[in-house]
Amino acid sequence: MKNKIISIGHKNPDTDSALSSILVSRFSKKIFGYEIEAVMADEINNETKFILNLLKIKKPRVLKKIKNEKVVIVDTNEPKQIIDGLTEDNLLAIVDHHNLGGLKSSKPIYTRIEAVGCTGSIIYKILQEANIKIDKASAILIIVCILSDTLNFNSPTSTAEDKKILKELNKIANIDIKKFVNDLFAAKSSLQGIFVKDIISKDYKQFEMGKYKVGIGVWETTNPETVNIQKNKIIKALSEKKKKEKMDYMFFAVVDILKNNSYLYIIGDEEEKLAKNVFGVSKDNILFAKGIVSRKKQLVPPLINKLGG
Ligand SMILES: [Mn+2]
Repeated sequence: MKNKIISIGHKNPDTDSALSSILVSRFSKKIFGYEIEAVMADEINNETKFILNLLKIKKPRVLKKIKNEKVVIVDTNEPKQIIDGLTEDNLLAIVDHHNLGGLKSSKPIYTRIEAVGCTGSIIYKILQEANIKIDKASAILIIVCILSDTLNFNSPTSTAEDKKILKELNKIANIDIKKFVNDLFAAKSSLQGIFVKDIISKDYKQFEMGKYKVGIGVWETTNPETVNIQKNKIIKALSEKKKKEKMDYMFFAVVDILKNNSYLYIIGDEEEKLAKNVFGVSKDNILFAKGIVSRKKQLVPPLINKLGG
């Protein structure tokens, strides 16, 4: 029997990651010529839950480790963020919008990496190029990838192309974007069923920077105060996580997605020393980072500059 083929995003899936793997699965026969099952590397977040409920799409199963499945990776190509057990032999394809993270393959594979605002936009382009008709639910899924990942075009990661794609897709979806964004961001900010351990790990990524291991968690919200009032507990949890995962540096940012600023948590002396050189001075363990909303474009590059790539 042939190996099962799955599409999967990064660990701690955000909405673009989760929906992109679902989109690959929905169009797999037409794009790749075979069936692909969407699976999640971890539990989905409240924003993703909201949209799957709205569209009555079944929640994909969680898969923590690859056995012998063939894999289409979406929304990452960073070895540290990819499902455990993946070998060069299992890797079939990558569709992503991040920097090259050092993944290798033993044979030529399909790769599509572009500097656009979200992986959903790349999937749209693949569908367009292949003349594949996009149904209403899929149009909404891609629109959500765009709005969620670009923070409604407020993130420096968003491009003119994402804007154009959203406009095209809304001819199919026909939704009131302004109202829709409010609902989506309310779901993104919802702390329902979310404990401190989830706040710091739901959108958490590990990076290798030079000889250092750096963990960076993000919580995007319309109401930073709901998270910041739990500062002491969060700092304690971050310190424990840093120790457990043997990280050299551990950062966490609460991103205000309405005012477009961040509260960067500085948990210890190492972080303080590094952050002072890169982002500025902190007060009471928090560094107010004006205008910073993107881990990918505004947190990671200056850290790599300092620590090495
Ligand atoms: Mn993404």
